[in-house]
Amino acid sequence: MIDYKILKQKLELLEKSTVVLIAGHKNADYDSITSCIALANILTKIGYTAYALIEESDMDKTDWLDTSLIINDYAEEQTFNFILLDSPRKERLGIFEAFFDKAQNTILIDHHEIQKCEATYTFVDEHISSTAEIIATLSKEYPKILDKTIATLLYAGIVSDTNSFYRRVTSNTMSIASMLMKYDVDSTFVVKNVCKNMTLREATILSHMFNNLEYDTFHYIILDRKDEIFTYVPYNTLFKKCASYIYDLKDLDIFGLFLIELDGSISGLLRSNCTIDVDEIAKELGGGGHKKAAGFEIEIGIEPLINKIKTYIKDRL
Ligand SMILES: [Mn+2]
Repeated sequence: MIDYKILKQKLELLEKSTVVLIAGHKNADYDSITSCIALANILTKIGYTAYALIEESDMDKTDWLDTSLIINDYAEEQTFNFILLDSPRKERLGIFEAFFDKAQNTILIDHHEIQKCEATYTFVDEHISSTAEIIATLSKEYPKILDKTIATLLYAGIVSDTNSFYRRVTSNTMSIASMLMKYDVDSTFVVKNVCKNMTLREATILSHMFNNLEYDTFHYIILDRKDEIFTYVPYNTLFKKCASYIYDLKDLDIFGLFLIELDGSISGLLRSNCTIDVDEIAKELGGGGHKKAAGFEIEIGIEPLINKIKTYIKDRL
């Protein structure tokens, strides 16, 4: 449970004269991106100088969003405070991790399970649909703070992590969505941009995935960056956009998607449609996430990796 009054108090402890940098995880999804921009807007409205740090490579997702508070880098001339969103560990920040280490105060706000608190203040609730839902709930502590821009951003984050109100939805998610819609959010436009804008090229990738779905103890697909149809495709397109059509298949209990990167390391995603907790498996592989969906990056061969996961599943069946 997050105590929003205390979260507000901790935010108020940050000096208004000190810049606030806000960042989410690498391979950013819409929850990560829109929560950062929305919180930057909220803090700006109450008198802070706040920016959302977004990687250059994720900027393609922002073309229909408010980008006025986005920066891609920060020259650390003065001290600054740092807020980490949608990311349980600072190392998930990727290129922005150094800012976390150099910040005066750090606040972590997230809906993933965390193992250790690395921030000065930590606010986590893994039962909430999205970080955007947390920021939207926080916004209720600031009267008249919401506007169409902030509401649209937060609505997009919730749409992203719930796959258009399909999973992880609670009654609070719905009442927050309803509150946001009062600010003239164009729901169809947002859902279309977040979830329903597949290109022909992406459909080709999806078809390749279906054709290469294998089964041995669990269902999995191995992709290789060396295969030119995947070489320049962003992580999220493969692991979120395209893979979402696979892990919804009724016959899959456990699904794994493994991408062999050009340096030989493997990016992996595990999904569970049964009682097996894939967060536990991902943690053993150096990653983490949620019980039903978790990711990792590992530097072992693909065969030992698959064997490790098979053994883990067999032990729990
Ligand atoms: Mn999220």
